[in-house]
Amino acid sequence: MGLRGSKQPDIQVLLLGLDNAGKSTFLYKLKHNACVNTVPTIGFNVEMLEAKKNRKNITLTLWDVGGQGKMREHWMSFHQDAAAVVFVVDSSSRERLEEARRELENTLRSEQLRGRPLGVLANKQDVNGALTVTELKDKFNLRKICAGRDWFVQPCSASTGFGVEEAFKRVVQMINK
Ligand code: G3D
Ligand code: MG
Repeated sequence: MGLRGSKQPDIQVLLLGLDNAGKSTFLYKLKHNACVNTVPTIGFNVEMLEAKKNRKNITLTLWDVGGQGKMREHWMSFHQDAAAVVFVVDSSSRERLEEARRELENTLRSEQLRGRPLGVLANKQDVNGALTVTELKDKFNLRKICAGRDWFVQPCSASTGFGVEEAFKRVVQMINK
């Protein structure tokens, strides 16, 4: 097998969600199993992660595009190559839920993302009174807005690590190839 043949397919995964949802914390927990002090992301963070699928090693590149207002205009340019989308929600922030829902709905409307699988992370489950998965599914009307693609909702806490590996595994499962 030549060099080209042994080259790993490059699978892009987009991490999206409002600012402060926990995207960067999730990414670094996954990558280093560590809680790093995140600063609001300007631009983007990117990490490569190894996984196994059908007994083959695959490499995933996770793009954590900054969630702050200005960067959201640039989300579109990342859509084209995404094999899957992970949308992170701060489940403890009921006051920004509607904003998050609208953002997700807009994202799913992207023509380039049509049919791409979606993982929704109900993050910050360690916070008292956090929205449950059932509540989130309801409030986001996920069954309806996710019609035509594979999707799941994973409860997690990016800071404690609860549900983080599980979320990643489910994303890998959804990616076809
Ligand atoms: P973002 O990349 O989506 O903008 P960050 O979000 O990863 O920067 O996280 C924003 C804040 O939420 C950080 O707090 C981070 O520690 C916190 N956070 C992330 N995930 C969790 C979680 O699962 N539970 C709790 N309780 N907090 C979480 P600071 O205070 O550093 O701004
Ligand atoms: Mg960030």
